[in-house]
Amino acid sequence: MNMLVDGEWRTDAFQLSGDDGAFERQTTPFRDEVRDHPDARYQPAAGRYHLYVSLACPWAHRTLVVRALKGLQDAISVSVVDPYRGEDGWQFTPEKEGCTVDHATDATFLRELYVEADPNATCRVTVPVLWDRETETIVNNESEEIIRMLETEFDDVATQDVDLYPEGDRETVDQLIEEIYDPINNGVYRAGFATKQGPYDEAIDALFDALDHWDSVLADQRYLAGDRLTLADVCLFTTLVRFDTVYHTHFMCNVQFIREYDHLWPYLRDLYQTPGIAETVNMAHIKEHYYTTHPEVNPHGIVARGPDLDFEAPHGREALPGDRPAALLADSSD
Ligand SMILES: N[C@@H](CCC(=O)N[C@@H](CS)C(=O)NCC(=O)O)C(=O)O
Repeated sequence: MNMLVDGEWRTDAFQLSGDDGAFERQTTPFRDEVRDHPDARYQPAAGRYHLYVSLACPWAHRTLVVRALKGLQDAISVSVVDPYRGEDGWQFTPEKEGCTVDHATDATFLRELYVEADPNATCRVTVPVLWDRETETIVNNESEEIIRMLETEFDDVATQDVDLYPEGDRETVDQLIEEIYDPINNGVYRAGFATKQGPYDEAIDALFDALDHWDSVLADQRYLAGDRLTLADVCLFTTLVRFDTVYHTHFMCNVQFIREYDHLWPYLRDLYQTPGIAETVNMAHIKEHYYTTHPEVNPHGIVARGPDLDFEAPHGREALPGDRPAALLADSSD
């Protein structure tokens, strides 16, 4: 697998899974922060920051959802990479549907930005990336941290009055994000990239235990944190929306479809129908990326045809405790 080693692109440097057959996710190296404070190196400002995303990637997708819900589209620009990631890693192919040029630096490959930010970088080249146009460097490439920054530091330039990380509930939201990360968000990858039966079985057990648990919690409340939409829902959403189309089949998470769950499926549709979210979902990129990019999982790169999911079907969750944020009610059925 490919990664940067001392700033050089290497295609033989990395194994997804260790000898024990278990997938190990690497930690992300760029961890600075944008902060609304006069002493901060990176201060929020409209037009200063740029997001690099793949529309296929659930981690990058989180940043697009928060950007949309907060109304940061004019303040923070976006470049979209090709959903297919081959030998050269993520690249810009504007001729392809839904993809763009690199609007901030005119690079051809995403790795060029990593080397610009750190000429000796030794890391995988991942999306999302939050780029600072002013100092021409990467501020951060960890989705969980980027979404917190977009939520808390950009209120002066956000056009929607939406709070997905309310002061009094931050601990709860952080805890929820942590709770769903290992079994669900990363769990589908642990199942899909396992190279031995034991780690696969462990991942599947934890994944479906967690899905069953949240399905029952969501029977009585509209959102993960109770009655309000938070960053934790964003984090669960981007995994659930890919589940039946790619994780179920490609990553062998086939104990149950999300559409067979009594509460997770309407919950997923409720989130999908929240104004701003549907536009961030690109199923064509999701399918192409997963089925064609992991030859060790799907050597022939055949893209599985189904399923045909109706995310627009009425969700019926309006009566549960919890409302959509008022700013997001405009064209909803609530
Ligand atoms: N912990 C990171 C994970 C990001 C990540 O793994 N992104 C994947 C796409 S879904 C990627 O870019 N992988 C490229 C690689 O590992 O070479 C985050 O949450 O931002």
